[in-house]
Amino acid sequence: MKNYEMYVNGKWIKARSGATREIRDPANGELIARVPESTREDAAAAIDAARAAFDKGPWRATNAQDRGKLLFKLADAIRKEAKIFAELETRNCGKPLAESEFDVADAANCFEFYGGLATKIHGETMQVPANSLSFVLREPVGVCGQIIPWNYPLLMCAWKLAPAIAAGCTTVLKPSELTPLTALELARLIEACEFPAGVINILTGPGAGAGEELAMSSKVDKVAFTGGTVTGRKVMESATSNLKKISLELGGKNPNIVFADADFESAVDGALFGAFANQGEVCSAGSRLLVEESIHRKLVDAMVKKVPRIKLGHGLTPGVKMGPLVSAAHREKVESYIRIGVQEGAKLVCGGKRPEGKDLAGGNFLEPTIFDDVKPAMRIAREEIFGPVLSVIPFKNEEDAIRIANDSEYGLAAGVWTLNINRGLRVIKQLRAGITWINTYHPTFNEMPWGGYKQSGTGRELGLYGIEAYLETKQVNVSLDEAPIGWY
Ligand code: TXE
Repeated sequence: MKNYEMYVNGKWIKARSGATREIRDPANGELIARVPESTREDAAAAIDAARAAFDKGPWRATNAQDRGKLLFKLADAIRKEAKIFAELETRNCGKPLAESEFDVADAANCFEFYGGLATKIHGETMQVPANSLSFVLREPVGVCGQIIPWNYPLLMCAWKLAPAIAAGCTTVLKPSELTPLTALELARLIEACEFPAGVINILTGPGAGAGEELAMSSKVDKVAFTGGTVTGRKVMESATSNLKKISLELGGKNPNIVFADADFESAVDGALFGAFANQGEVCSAGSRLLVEESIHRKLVDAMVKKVPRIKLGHGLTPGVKMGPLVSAAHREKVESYIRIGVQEGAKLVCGGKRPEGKDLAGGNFLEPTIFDDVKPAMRIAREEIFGPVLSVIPFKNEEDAIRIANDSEYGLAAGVWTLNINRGLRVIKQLRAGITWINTYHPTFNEMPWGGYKQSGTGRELGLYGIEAYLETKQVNVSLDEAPIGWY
């Protein structure tokens, strides 16, 4: 058990109230840490620190090369401690160790990607009348409030911090109150890498109060949020206080579409991985499996046969493929959807309950669950469950598949399985989603833009697109004439 402090203005501090929150391993309930439970006042002080570092500190004068070097240093520091980070991530949020290892490596790569990009930020000159010179300057947007969820705690820190720092912003990042530990360990590395005080502040605490202050404060220039759509809407409302810039990465109810001409075994694997990786606690999870009628039964049977290979257990136990859900409350929410699915008349073909076994009794485990014969109008086909629950929906033909796939308020991700590349691309072009795959599901890259259509969010993270959210654009017009304009 470790007692943590939070990192604000280059110092390790407690919450002003002295309050702390217990952090427990979701696989067995073991107390692993205590962290400060900050309030609105703590958040306001952290914002002041970020504001001072941006407005008065040396940060604005730091050149892009030095910002890039700091990010490279941080990437290296993470890699040196990859094992520590991966194990802590698994203990805090439950995911299997192999997935945490992947996330840690990806986080380091993300810091490195934006370290490289820091020196490539550039404006343009435009063709304007000959007696003028006009060019564009790109400048940091200012102080950022960054609010992240519990499903990819370290990786989300990287997605938020790396582009903000590359752009020259300062930031207050609030991890989820459920999973703050790797963010705090990251703060230790940020301090060791000698980022100037106040440039990155890691504030632990709940959404109510601390999170609201980041979204609301008129001293914050930009808020970046990843989380649920309901909370995202609140953040957007709060951000109107000073019309701050906003990016939102929200939920999804993503269609994974399997045509009869797909490679069958790959599609079975892809459907299961799309739905159950990270316990299904993934915004881009392929939680709606659309299957062409002619192979529908065969595919469902093949999935059900393979599900027992998804070994449940503590994420640190070798061979475990699915950990516990992040919290007891979240498991109850997911279970309530399983009850809804049964009541709606969908056919429960596997899972649907807590697993048996003494070693699993103390954790928030839930069996991988598949509902078949789901109708597009059912709630389990429309609402984000954010757990290991897959809804299988049969379809008749290509047109039918596209119609069902797009019949959602969300538009984050989508997958298509077919060996006919014309069909694959034809379908992808008609899907209203920001992240898409053909004959694979889930792999994405730091180089590529991440974000959704419709109510899955606004703006894009990652890649060259991701830095845009942290940059202002200034036009500079210079007169090349020496005489007055003589207008009056
Ligand atoms: O997330 P919240 P919750 C979805 C998923 C899940 C649902 C609820 O469907 O079941 O959201 O999960 C902070 N002002 N996703 O409640 O509330 C909070 O402290 C400012 C999708 O755990 O969205 C945390 O840091 N901040 C998702 C962050 O918001 C507030 C990932 C996310 O919490 C706040 C997680 C407020 N009023 C859940 N209220 C994805 N897109 O990946 C809370 N927060």
